[in-house]
Amino acid sequence: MSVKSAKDAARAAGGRNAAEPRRTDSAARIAALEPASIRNIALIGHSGAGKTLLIEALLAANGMITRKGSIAEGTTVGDSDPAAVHQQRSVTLSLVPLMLDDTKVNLLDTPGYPDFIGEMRAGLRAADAALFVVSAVDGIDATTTALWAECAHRRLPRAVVITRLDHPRADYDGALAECRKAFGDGVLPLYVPVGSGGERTGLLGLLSGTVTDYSAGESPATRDAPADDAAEAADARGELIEGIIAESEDETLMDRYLSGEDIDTGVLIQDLETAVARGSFHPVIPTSAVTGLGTSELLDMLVRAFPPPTEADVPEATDLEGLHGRSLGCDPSGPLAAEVVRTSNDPFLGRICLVRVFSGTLREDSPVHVGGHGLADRGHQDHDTDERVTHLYSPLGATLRPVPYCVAGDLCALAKLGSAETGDTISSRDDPLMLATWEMPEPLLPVAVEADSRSDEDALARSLGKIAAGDPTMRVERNQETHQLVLWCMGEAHADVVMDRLREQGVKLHAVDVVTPLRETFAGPATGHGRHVKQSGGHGQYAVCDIEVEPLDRGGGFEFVDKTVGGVIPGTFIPSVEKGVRSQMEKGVSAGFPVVDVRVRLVGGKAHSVDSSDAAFQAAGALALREAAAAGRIQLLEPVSAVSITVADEHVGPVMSDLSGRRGRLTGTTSSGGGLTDISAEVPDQELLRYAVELRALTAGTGRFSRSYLRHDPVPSGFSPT
Ligand SMILES: Nc1nc2c(ncn2[C@@H]2O[C@H](COP(=O)(O)OP(=O)(O)OP(=O)(O)O)[C@@H](O)[C@H]2O)c(=O)[nH]1
Ligand SMILES: [Mg+2]
Repeated sequence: MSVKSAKDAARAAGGRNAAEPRRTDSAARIAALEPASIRNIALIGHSGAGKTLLIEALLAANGMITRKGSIAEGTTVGDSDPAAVHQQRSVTLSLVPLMLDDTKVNLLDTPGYPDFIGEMRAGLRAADAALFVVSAVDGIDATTTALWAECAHRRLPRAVVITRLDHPRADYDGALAECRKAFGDGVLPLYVPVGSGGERTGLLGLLSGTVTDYSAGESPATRDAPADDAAEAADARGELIEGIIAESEDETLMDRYLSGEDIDTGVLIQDLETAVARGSFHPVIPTSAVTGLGTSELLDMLVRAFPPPTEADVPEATDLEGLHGRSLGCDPSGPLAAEVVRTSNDPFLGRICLVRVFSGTLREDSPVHVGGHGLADRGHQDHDTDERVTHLYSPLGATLRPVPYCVAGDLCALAKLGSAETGDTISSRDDPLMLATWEMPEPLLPVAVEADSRSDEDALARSLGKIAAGDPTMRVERNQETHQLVLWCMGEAHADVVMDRLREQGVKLHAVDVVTPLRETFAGPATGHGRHVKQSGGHGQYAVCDIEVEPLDRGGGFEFVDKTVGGVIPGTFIPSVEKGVRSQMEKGVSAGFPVVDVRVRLVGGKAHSVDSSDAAFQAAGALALREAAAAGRIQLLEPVSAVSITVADEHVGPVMSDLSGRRGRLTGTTSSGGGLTDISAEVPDQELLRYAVELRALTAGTGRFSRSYLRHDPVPSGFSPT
């Protein structure tokens, strides 16, 4: 990461030799002057839909770069993270700001791959509108449809881009029909792609009646639409006008239109923009990131139809105790309330936080309060620190451009805030506030790791702390029973990113099989004789004990009862026997797992007046338990979790039969409405190791589950759980 002037930044973006940016990007210009001139837009869509390349095309159309980077070469502005280059897809949220005349458009490129849904949610939190990017080659997946419904619930303004129109397999009409079916009737195209010989070289504006011709690249020429094209588009134009009028706040408009009046285009455009900002109308724009088709129309729409942050709700703030709710507005002179939406680690600059300012203004060299509460279960301990913001930056890919301030509604990057973690609130020291964090998904794929050597262990612990601070979708567990270090991740691609980041920081480590914390118990009563006698030379050792072991109910723990009579073992050594038994229980008696739920009765033994000792009776106690185990039958117990699964109705059958293959016991199914079913079951943990990945495969990526430990149950005979 480097800190550069705006011009250098544009030149360095993606390592290309870009020419001077077309627009002046002085420091003051890349910081928005006021909230009204900001647009915050998250690009949403399935992995490979073309979001990152579309942003690249918009940067080229806007003159920020002269040559578009490529996904294959890892040279795009959006995917500057080495892990993204390695995986050939976005793995983090990335901010790409564009200046369009006086408006600052903050494009938030989100990853579409399900493992990185946490980054996508952070992007939606920081945005005031969503641009759904749909590939004309692949159409829509069920996850995108579900995300649309979620944005609709929030009444977030939305528009749709159908991209990759240059692709030989592009099916624009098919993709448009799919969008309308999945997203609803408020989805209508503003343009029709036109061209000759199957090539789409221009867009016919249904309202303007003109064609923008992109055959010469990103600087399109505008001309009147040929009569044939206009006639062909007449139906689509009629449908669009009706759609706009139906959403218009002017109720007389429909009557006037139906009685044959020609409605002024200016009025229609005004109504359209109002309906988009309100979240009730969703224009579709056809594009190609390769030819630049539609980029000019898209930039225009982003600025004109999407609302500024002043029209969006500010998340509710409270004091540090979570009390005294305050409703804030997007006001640069209001109380400071900003939120860390992502955190990364730069080898030179240290921790870098991407911040959305909701209220107030962040300034260089200002004292702030950094606080994070409510994520302790993810390993983010509650914390409150007073810090100083030294420098503010506007990021563009890997480049940080210094800016003097960041007003309410804008986004910026902050370096060197030592304590700030993703989800934290930054507020003023005089008036510290907390914003409740957004919904963060629970990581459910366990990955056990080991440092290659002892010297890597410290480095591993240090680096993990840094990574966990920035990534609430990764949870670190040091399992007390198996002594394994387990990284809970969202999926395999996420685990790869975590491992790559650790290796980047110089930690040598490898993944190992996850060990399920089994336990051992006695299946029936057994007796054990522990004789620890060593009398060759020097001080001898002498301890003999006899025990009876019997199983207790599940959860019964451990009971030790002294039943000896006549002082066969002196009273001081009775606790020694118990200690020896306990220590053997921790080590296990059969497969190396701790022994639980037993009662041990000490029924007899022998001591020696000189050679008996605490250590000797501990050894005899441990030996007696091992002997009892050898004589009796040991039952392995495995952890079982209560699992709640939510899937689309059509996936219920396959998910249930898969559960029975996992030795799951169904405890209930209920319809949760909206075509979804909740399934609850009890499933052995051993069968859930890869469920995060496998449920996704069974449900086209839409199934969700949560789990919580229930109890340990006997492992069925003949079944080896490890
Ligand atoms: N022909 C053609 N290919 C495109 C276009 N847009 C994207 N692609 C290709 O499609 C692939 C995926 O594009 P990306 O921009 O990485 O897709 P994305 O939506 O950012 O994917 P994630 O980051 O995984 O969410 C890349 O190989 C691109 O080169 C386009 O307009 N035309
Ligand atoms: Mg991408």
